[in-house]
Amino acid sequence: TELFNHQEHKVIIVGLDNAGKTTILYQFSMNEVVHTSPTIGSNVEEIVVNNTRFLMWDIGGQESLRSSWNTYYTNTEFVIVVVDSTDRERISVTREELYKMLAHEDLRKAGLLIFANKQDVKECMTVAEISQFLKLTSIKDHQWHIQACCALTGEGLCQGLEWMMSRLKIR
Ligand SMILES: Nc1nc2c(ncn2[C@@H]2O[C@H](COP(=O)(O)OP(=O)(O)OP(=O)(O)O)[C@@H](O)[C@H]2O)c(=O)[nH]1
Ligand SMILES: [Mg+2]
Repeated sequence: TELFNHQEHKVIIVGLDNAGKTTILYQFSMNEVVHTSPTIGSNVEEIVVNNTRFLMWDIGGQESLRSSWNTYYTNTEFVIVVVDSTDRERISVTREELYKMLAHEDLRKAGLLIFANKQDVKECMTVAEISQFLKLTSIKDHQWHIQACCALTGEGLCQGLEWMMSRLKIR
């Protein structure tokens, strides 16, 4: 059956600096919390789930790096946007970046998974609040899903992957 599963699905993981992107990438690839430092450029890992292969690009989120996110867009099937649910001040910056991405030609067909990360922190924003701030219900031209998670424990991450797998099947 491997013969039929040669295809690799390209995924990009974006979001503001400190959101937890790199922590999520290594939870997916090693099931471990790694010590991270701010990503300059990107990290890439292959994640295999039930014979489905994802090539996941984790891209640095610092302000100066955001203008080069678009160099990763070609052939991207899923965009994972990681939100730091404790960062109320910058949720509007995330929203701006989100809609800039969704308008990009190369992401026209991409599915959108939003991780509301850091749900372990008391008084963080809920999925409902983040959905509202990001105006997710206004998104009609992309498949999207929002998932609460905690990258430190791994909670919620599998559910996010499962959503991506379910989107692959119905295409
Ligand atoms: N409390 C808590 N902290 C987290 C969680 N996920 C990540 N962090 C912490 O948040 C900090 C930033 O995590 P990174 O994964 O390096 O963030 P990043 O999005 O890759 O940041 P850039 O590479 O700068 O874009 C680290 O100290 C992580 O340990 C979480 O679910 N809960
Ligand atoms: Mg990083």
